[in-house]
Amino acid sequence: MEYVIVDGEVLDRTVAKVDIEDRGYQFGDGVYEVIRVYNGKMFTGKEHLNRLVESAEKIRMKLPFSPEELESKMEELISKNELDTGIVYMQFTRGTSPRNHVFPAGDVAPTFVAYTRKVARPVESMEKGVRTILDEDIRWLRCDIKSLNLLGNLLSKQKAAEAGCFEAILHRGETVTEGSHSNISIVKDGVIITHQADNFILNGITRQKMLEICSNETIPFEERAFTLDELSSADEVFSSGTTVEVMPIVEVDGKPVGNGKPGPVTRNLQNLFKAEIERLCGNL
Ligand code: DCS
Repeated sequence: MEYVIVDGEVLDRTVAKVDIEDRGYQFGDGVYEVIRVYNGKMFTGKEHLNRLVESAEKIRMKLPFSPEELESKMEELISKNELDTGIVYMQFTRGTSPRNHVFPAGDVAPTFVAYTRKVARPVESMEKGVRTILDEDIRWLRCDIKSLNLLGNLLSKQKAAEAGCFEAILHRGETVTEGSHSNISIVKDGVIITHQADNFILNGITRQKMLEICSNETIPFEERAFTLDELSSADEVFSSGTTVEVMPIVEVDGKPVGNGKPGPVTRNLQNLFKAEIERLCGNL
């Protein structure tokens, strides 16, 4: 049996139900998180749960559970589903009420849904690197919120998939922002450059962990916007995200990055990231 959580209750997935006037279903009016699980343990779970609370506050939603309560619910779900390597997904919507753009009046409880899924580490792609396309970033101006509204992301990711690519690198005019479902960094002369955490990108937990590692290891980095020209003349390019960790990018829009192979800075960061996972969750 696969267990899921709906509104705090652990249920068999086949009996779990959400109303057709749930505001997440109708408006995408909600927030979500994806947390990596290795050896049955959540990796950077607290950081993800804190971001969930922040995302909720930014859309003026109050969550009915504290991060600590959520953490123990997720632990329960992971253990009931005997999940070893995978993810936990959770989302809160602004609840169920007759369709109206205005927030529901009174005490409408948010709808909370969570489930787990087995997801292997993409070791082969991490070894060889992946291909990407470029696409104009047509999303809204609050990409810092991990909102359920992902249409802009989906349209770009679909284009990438149809081109046989892993990711679409998004840009607003000449400025590169992030990927459709990951953060993007470049390496030039040994320095890692990644867009600053502002309203144009989601401040990835993987991105934050990676920068923490760089600080500890005195690997130079700059948090600033970079241009399409800098992207095309970069020595290395990589993507970072919960399921893909640090993923080398070896091609952008049909052109090889550097010599077309994952570079040494990316490789080093991958190894340091893996060591951090093993420190917190045990051997991979
Ligand atoms: N940027 C976007 C637009 C994302 O969707 C994600 C993660 C990231 C950056 C990287 O953030 P994390 O490092 O915190 O994962 N996207 C999640 C998703 O929707 N599925 O899996 C990860």
